[in-house]
Amino acid sequence: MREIVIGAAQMGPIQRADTREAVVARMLALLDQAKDAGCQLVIFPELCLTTFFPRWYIADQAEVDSWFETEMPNAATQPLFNRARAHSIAISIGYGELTPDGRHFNTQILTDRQANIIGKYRKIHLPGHDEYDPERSFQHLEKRYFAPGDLGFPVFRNMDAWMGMLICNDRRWPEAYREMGLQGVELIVLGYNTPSGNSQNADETPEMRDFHSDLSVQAGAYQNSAFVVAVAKAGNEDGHPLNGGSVIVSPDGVILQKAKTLGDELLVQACDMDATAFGKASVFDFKRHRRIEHYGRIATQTGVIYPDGKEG
Ligand code: CDV
Repeated sequence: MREIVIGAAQMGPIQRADTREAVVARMLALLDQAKDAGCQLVIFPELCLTTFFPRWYIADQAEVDSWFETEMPNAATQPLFNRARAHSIAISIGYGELTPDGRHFNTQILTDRQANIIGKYRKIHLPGHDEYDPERSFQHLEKRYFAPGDLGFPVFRNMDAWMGMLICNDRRWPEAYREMGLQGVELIVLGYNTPSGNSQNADETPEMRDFHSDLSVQAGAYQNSAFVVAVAKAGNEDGHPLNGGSVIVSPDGVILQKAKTLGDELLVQACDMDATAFGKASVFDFKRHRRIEHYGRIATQTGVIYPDGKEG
């Protein structure tokens, strides 16, 4: 038995005017709650230190850069690392990363229980667009503010388990899970900011958005026989509603815990990493069952090409 008590620390809205210090104070309260609940690992959402700034078109690069962190930990987040170490809780947090050579990434990190950063992931599937789009009911400018991740889908040894990370839109792409599944991943953690509506389709309901989120996460868990913990930033950020619905999903694809609110809310679940073994040795024993001779298109072709040669 390799049990890890996991906390999914959903966060309620962060307004544009909120300081990082105020946000970290909320995260500390969640960490204290997690300590009381016996958690050994706590996952926070994508871009959890600020509002979801890619909804704003910002022309001034200095202002853009102000939404990013140039080091981690830094003055604002050091108390979080200190508290995590004091509680012996490993953490995973998402933030905008500005590198010393001026590159911008949407990043998630993972620590061990001593608050050492032992893993980093940079979001690969960036949704949205890179210029102001007047046709949309709101903007989603991730392609403007971030470069696609350059670290692949790494898997890390932490707390006697194999762990990987995804960020938000990545959870909709089976290739992302399988890249980690092929490295034996046992636990995938991810944070997200999912608007409650579709900026290009007014008919899409929050319930449908929640359904798609669960569907993707449950499929990724089941098809790779891994736990998946998906953690939302939720609620109304300056008039822009975000879906909640954070979940902890078993290697069978079953939802074990699901958030009930759109606020700061901690989900707690004891997860035995040994429960990933059966699926990995049976229906998803990749070595016995995968047929890579037929998967060439997946790694060589991006868009649709119909059998008659026309492109989709
Ligand atoms: N932050 C995100 O990546 N959000 C996307 C939205 C744009 C669909 C998501 O997949 O939830």
